[in-house]
Order: sequence, then C-alpha cells, then structure tokens
Amino acid sequence: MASVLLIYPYFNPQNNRSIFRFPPLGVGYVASSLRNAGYDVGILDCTFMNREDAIADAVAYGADVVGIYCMVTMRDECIRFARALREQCDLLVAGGPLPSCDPHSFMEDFDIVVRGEGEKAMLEIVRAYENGSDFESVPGIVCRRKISGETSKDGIVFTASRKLEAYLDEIAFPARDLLQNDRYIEYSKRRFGHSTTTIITTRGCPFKCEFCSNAVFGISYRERSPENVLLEVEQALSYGYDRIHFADDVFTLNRERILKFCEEIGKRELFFKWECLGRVDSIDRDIAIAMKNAGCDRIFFGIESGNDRVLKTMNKKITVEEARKAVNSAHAAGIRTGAFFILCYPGETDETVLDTIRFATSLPLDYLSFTVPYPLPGTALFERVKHKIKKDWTVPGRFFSDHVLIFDAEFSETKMKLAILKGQIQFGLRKRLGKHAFFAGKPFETLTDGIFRLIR
Ligand code: B12
Repeated sequence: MASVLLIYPYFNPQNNRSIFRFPPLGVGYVASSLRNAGYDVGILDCTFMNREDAIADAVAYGADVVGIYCMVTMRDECIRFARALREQCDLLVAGGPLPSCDPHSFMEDFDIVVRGEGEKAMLEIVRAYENGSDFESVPGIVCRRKISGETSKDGIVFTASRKLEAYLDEIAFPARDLLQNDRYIEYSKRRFGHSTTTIITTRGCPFKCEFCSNAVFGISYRERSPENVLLEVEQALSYGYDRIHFADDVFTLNRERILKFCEEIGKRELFFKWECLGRVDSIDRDIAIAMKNAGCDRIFFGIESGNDRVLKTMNKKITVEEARKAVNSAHAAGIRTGAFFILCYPGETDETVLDTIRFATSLPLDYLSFTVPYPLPGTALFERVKHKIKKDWTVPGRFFSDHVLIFDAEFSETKMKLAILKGQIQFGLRKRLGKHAFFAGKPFETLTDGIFRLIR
C-alpha cells in the first residue's frame, strides 16, 4: 500500500504576536480517512519545529505521496516543502483554504490541488495513484491532463466539482493520535494555565461577509449532532486536554441545537471549559446563561465595525445595537467576551474608524483585536480591490505591529497602525481605570482622535 505524509507548514514567525497555537484539524481529518482505508499515514506538524529539521524529517519519511496544507500566510513555506520533496516522492498534492481558492498558483510546484473538503478527495487520489488510473475522474481537484500516457506540463484540468459532505456524523474524527498533543498541552498550560484543543461541529456558513474566505466549506451550513460532538470531546479530553475551542465559523447559529448541546453536556456530567465564536444576532440572555452553565467561559464575536454603514458595506448583516446587546448578555451571564474589529476598511472615513474604536472600547470586553483589512483571494473584497494589491501577505511587518497592508488603500499603513495602537491603548486604559476611565481616559481619546484626523 502507498505511504502518505501530510504536512502542516506553520512555523512560528519571529515577530508573531498571535499567542494561539492549535493542532491542525484539517490534516487530522484527511489522515483518518486514509488510515481507515488501510494506508500508512504520517503527519508532520511544523508548529514547534525549525525549518531545517522539518524538511529533513519530511525527506527521511520517504512517503510515496505527500500532501501539504496551505492557508494564506503559509504559501512560501508550502512551496518550499514542495520543491524540497519534488524528487523524493511520486505525487505532490496541495489542499486547504488557499489552494481551494487560488489553485492555479500551486500547479507549478504540485501535481494536484484539492479544492474544498479533503477526506474523500485525497483518498480517491491515492487510490488512483496506486491503480495507475486517471486523476481526471476524481471530482473536486485540479490536475494535469494526460496526453498519450504522458502528463502535460501545461494542460491543467479542473475536474467536476465535488458534492459537500452532507452527513457530518459519518466523517471519522481527526486522527488525534498522530498530532503532537503533548507539545500543545505543554504550550497551552505554560501560556494560559489550561490545555486547549479545537473541535469543529458545523461546516459552512450561510452568510457572505465581503472579507471572509469560505472556499473550503462553502455557504451550505451543515451540523453534527450534539451526541457525535460530545463523543469527540470525550476523546479529546482523554488525551489530557481540559478545554475545547470550537472552531466553527458560527457555532451559535442554531439556537435549538445549542440548547440541546448544553443539555447533553449536563446529562453526561461532562466537566470541561469551552469557548466558541458566536454571531451577535444569535446570542441573548437565556442562551448565554445556558452556555455558561454548560461550561462556556469565553465567547468571541466578529463584530468588525462600530458603524452601521460600514457593517452594510461589509455585508455583515448585523447592527451595532445587536452587537452591544450580545456582548452585554454574554458578559452578564459571566462569560468572558472577546471581539474582532477591522479598522480602515475600504470605504471608511476618519469618523467611521473613530466610531469603531469608540464603540469597541465602550463594550465590557476581556479581549479585543483590531486588524487592518486583508483582501483574501476568493473573497468579494479581493475582487473589489485586486487592482490595488501590491504585496504578498507573507511579507512580515517590521514596525511596532505585525500587520501588513497589502494593497493601496484610502488610508496609509502608518495611519492604520496608529488607529490600531490608539484602540489598544484606549482599551487598556479602560480596563485598568474601570469606572474612572470615562474622565481619566477622555483627554487621551480626544487628543489622539485629533492626531488621527490630521495624519495622512
Ligand atoms: C482555528 C483557526 C485558526 C487558528 C489556528 C489554525 C489551527 N491550527 O487550527 C488561529 C487562531 C491561530 C488562526 C490564525 C489565523 N487564521 Co485562521 N482559522 C481557523 C479556523 C476558524 C478553523 C480551522 C479549522 O480547524 N478548520 C477545520 C478543518 C477541518 O478545516 P480545514 O483545515 O480547511 O481542512 C479541510 C480542507 O481544507 C482539506 N484539507 C486540509 N488540509 C489538507 C491537506 C491536504 C493535502 C488536502 C488534500 C486537503 C486538506 O480537508 C480538510 C477536511 O475537509 C478557520 C476557518 C475554517 N472554517 O476552517 C480559519 C482560517 C483557516 N484562518 C484564516 C486566516 C486568514 C487566519 C489568519 C491569517 C488571521 C489573521 N488575520 O491573523 C491567522 C494566520 C495564522 C498564521 N500565522 O498562519 C482563513 C484562511 C483563508 C485563506 N484563504 O487562506 C480561514 C479560512 C478563516 C476565513 N474564513 O477567512 N486561525
């Protein structure tokens, strides 16, 4: 039987300010699917490795087929692996969010790109490889056309699209035994005092936010049953994790399902802490209390703007008022709250940016993240600004933040970074000064509002 190595090419960049480290679920799912069909599979997760060791390990593994994950920040590393392994294996396959929406740019270095969900696609590819049959019969991939037995360098073929997995409960759990659980547990305990892993309980998101890349799971929202999810929770806890980060795009979308899920946790007497990403229009006091009682102690909201006009431009389909209510409900239920905001989005003015900072720092948040806009390939935002893109995402930031402006925007990169810094300081002051923040923080806010308006 063919042997397969799956690589997650994430190396901790030197100036990385992100503190989150999670095991790669996607390659875990693909590995399970291959292993259940009898293949010998290994995972090389580079999160805690240096590049030289990782490449040497990949070469030494000697797999027939190598599959490499890629998302927008990993393009260079992914290509570097492909080039290092080109002569060492028979078949190179790319998969994950970036190859799914930008397959052409991988076809120079890879034999095949998988677009979208990878479990069945990768299995069918490995089977076709073993049988010597044509890859063109495998749906959901991009490959090269065979011309009289020869593989042409130029003739790139997009095969028929693959149907999305309809019954998520039937998909095998990710192969956690192949992941570096001890390293993740050690990192997470040292950093946060608890050990977190991710689980995904739904796939797809029915909304079409202008900046979001949903090339893998699409807009068709599908759910796992609470029973099936809790079996995976039990399995994850048995590895020594004590906390779950639900990685769904919209964990709280279906109210009935969340209530059933919380009830089921109680019935099974499962004690673990968890966190998730929620949409502000799906959280109210009752649901927040049920979640808190079931162990949820942190919720993140993608609010993105504190101005209704900008929220419309982003196609977020939420309002500032809904956002305030949701954060207040979660906070009142005793759940720690976090929120993500984008500053200086295309179409914003100085005043809308200041609205966002004012709004974000007025909320009872425990964690607050501001970023510059990132046009991801395959998104409507990308289409809107693609003629202005001037840099690749992977160029690291140098100044006081690792944010990189990759297109010619209405705001300069300096102005954007200043807005982020201002927002962070305002948030810090508010947290430190508590109820005195309004008076003590006001001079800082007024002064920096003025500076922000003046800067070009
Ligand atoms: C958890 C998460 C993180 C975690 C870490 C990732 C991890 N190790 O788990 C953290 C919080 C650190 C993170 C950070 C970022 N993230 Co993130 N993250 C996610 C999230 C919410 C879940 C990931 C996940 O577990 N998915 C579940 C698995 C099952 O899905 P999957 O990985 O796509 O795998 C499937 C297929 O892709 C395929 N597949 C996967 N691997 C392979 C390999 C092969 C060979 C094949 C054939 C197929 C295949 O099969 C799998 C099963 O069907 C996704 C959103 C999402 N819905 O996936 C965003 C997402 C991956 N992140 C994204 C982004 C943009 C970022 C950031 C850049 C955000 C920022 N502005 O800072 C950073 C970058 C971090 C870095 N320095 O590289 C984007 C990527 C978009 C793109 N086109 O590349 C996504 C898609 C969010 C979005 N909708 O825009 N992220």
